[in-house]
Amino acid sequence: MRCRRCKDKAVIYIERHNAAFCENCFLHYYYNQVDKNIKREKMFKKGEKILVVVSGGKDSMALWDVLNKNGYDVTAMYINLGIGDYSNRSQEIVENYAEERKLPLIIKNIKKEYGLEIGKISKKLKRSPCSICGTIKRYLFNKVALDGGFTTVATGHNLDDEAATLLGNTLNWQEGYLARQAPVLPSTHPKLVKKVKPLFTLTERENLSYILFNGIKFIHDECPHAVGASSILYKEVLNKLEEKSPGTKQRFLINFLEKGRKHFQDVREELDLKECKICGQVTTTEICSFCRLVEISHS
Ligand code: Q46
Ligand code: ZN
Repeated sequence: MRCRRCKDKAVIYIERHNAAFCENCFLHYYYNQVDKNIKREKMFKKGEKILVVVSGGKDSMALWDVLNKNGYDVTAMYINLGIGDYSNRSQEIVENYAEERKLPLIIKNIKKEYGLEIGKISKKLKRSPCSICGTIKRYLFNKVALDGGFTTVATGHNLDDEAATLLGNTLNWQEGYLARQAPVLPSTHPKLVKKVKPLFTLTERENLSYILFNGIKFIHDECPHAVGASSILYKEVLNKLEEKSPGTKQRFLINFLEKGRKHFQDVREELDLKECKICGQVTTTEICSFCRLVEISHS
């Protein structure tokens, strides 16, 4: 098979675009896709301070790399969640990447800085580790961005993630979540920072290829808590559909964003936002859910 752009020998075929590329032209396609997403969705501009959240996995490492190469002002943030060997190894990968390229990196450690242990809290509250983890991550994304003067938080969510989330929200008719699912979550309060997903049209496979072609190291394992998550089942189902009908995932997501999402706008609740009495971050209750976790873990 020949490369669509330069007619050299192709190394990757992207079925949903019916396009094959050699390594160089794939990278050209990838840079363009990300830049197009950033501009079309008005995510951010050159010169703005962007906080990119990295886990050491292929998607966030690809995002960090491509934003730097495309000339954006990017600082990375890694959160050590205290998930055993998985956290230690992923931190090392992220630190090495930053060090080798002399890039700015912020490291947060939830146990050392806040005394938080996901496993312990999860048992105490009988809540899944992922729901505790989600609360902690959402809080720190916003807090670190706000304190550091960043205009935007960027995450490495890809097309597979977004289509699986959409499938889950649709199967359960989660109207509120459907109203909010978008590649850009604008700020709704002066203390809430905008969140964006520049890789929302690129698949896991494309991010992996980008990482491999660039020789970037990443953590291959999934977080041990991800085992059995319903999002994995949704991804498997969507992969089966994609096999039979290439382009299904992209059509499902993009058509929802263009045609479906607007029908859920009425269900957006007007939240009564206030500032947490302990930390001052935005919340709907007197004390934010993060500060409550800190209190519980010390009780
Ligand atoms: S890190 Fe956290 Fe994920 Fe691990 S505990 Fe669950 S939410 S699976 S993206
Ligand atoms: Zn608080």
